Amino acid sequence: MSSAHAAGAQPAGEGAYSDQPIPNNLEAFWMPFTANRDFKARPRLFSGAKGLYYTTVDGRQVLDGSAGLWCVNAGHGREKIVEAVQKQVAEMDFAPTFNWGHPKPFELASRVTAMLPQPYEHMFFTNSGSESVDTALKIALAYHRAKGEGTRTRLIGRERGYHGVGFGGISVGGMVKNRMFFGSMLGNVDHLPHTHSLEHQQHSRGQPEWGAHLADELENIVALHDASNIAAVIVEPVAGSTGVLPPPIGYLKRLREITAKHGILLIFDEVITGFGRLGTSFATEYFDVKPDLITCAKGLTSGVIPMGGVIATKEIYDAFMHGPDYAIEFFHGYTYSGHPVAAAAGLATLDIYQEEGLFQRAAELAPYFEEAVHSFEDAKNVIDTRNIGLMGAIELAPRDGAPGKRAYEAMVKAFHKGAMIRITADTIAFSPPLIAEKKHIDELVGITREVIDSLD
Ligand code: PXG
Repeated sequence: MSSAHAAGAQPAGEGAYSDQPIPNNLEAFWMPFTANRDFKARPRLFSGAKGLYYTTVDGRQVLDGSAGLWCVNAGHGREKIVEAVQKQVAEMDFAPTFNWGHPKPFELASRVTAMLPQPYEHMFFTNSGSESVDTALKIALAYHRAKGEGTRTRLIGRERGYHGVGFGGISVGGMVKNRMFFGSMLGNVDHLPHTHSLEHQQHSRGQPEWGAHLADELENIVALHDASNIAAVIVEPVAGSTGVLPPPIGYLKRLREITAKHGILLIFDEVITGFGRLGTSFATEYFDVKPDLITCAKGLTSGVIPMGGVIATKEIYDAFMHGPDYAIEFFHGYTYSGHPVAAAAGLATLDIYQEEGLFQRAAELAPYFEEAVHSFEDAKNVIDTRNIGLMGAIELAPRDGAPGKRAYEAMVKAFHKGAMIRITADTIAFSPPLIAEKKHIDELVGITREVIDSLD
């Protein structure tokens, strides 16, 4: 039996297109992090994107409330990036970066590290956030070994952390469903407690006041294993995927103090917070806390071409630069590390961020956005609202016996009313492109409010 939709077939139910055939057979593509059966019965297909809006295959405009998947920070269809990609792919489609090189990734690494304060001087390229995380964990392990402290092999993540889907990332990650199906994962991993508490932080604006003491849990983990066995702590400075959890005031500083005291590396996973999401270049700048390694992806190319990276301090890089000068110092890399087309997209993206002052613009919009997010405090079924920079969350009470369903219905309805909002469990998250204006925030709020009001 094939449940494939032949061209011209019309799916039933809400979401059926009134006047357009489904263009493709939808069966073959096994979709990531998606309810495949429901999607294929009621597809939501985009065919164009410009500025803040997607165009659906049936010609409707849909406001992008989540910058794609937290990545399209410069907005869609930016000519400068499109041209840079076209030019690069025509000039030189691919050249290796193992033993050979080409100019653009060198330039991009210099420009990204120049956006950050000292002591970040080096950048390793990957193709995604997941690869960035696994790369950072490997750098941390190999760093200690290079320093003669090879017993430092334990990695510490945090509950409710999301670090992508590689085995390293899910091992240190703390989202139950992303871990529970996949066996033993990395050994030698512990988790800090997450920092969210409805009881103490409900409807917090920006960083919650309660919770800095949760960083002290690291001292207990150190006491249990001894610092000489611990390599690194990895956290998202603001947990994103799990539903926008800004760090309690003082929490990240405390983590930095404890890790530094014990010679443990601190890794900030800035796959979401990098490139202006908080109104600064990176979260390290926003919180004035300096980790040893920073992972990034998404906004590096504004989502146009896949690319990620790990930014390292001079100290970390220098620790690897020993041994005979013909020998490889770090046995790691991807075929497409520093891909020329991705690097071209990255350079053009950085130009746009700079020329249009987009990080500053995000900072200026943030107070308005905060009011918008908190305008849901009194909405039906809403149990929490949270925000920082241009990240906002509206948490709905789960329905009895059907966790996640209420938010899922909200997402589907919002799409039909003209907004793309992303969800995790029963939390709706907003993260508009940094080019958003107040009117876009108003439109997003208007549609979301209507949708939430309409749900039982
Ligand atoms: N770290 C963090 C902090 C992330 O947010 C990754 C690593 C993995 O990146 P890649 O490029 O491998 O996907 C992420 C990715 C969502 C959503 O809806 C979030 C992500 C990806 C897709 C959807 O919250 N974050």
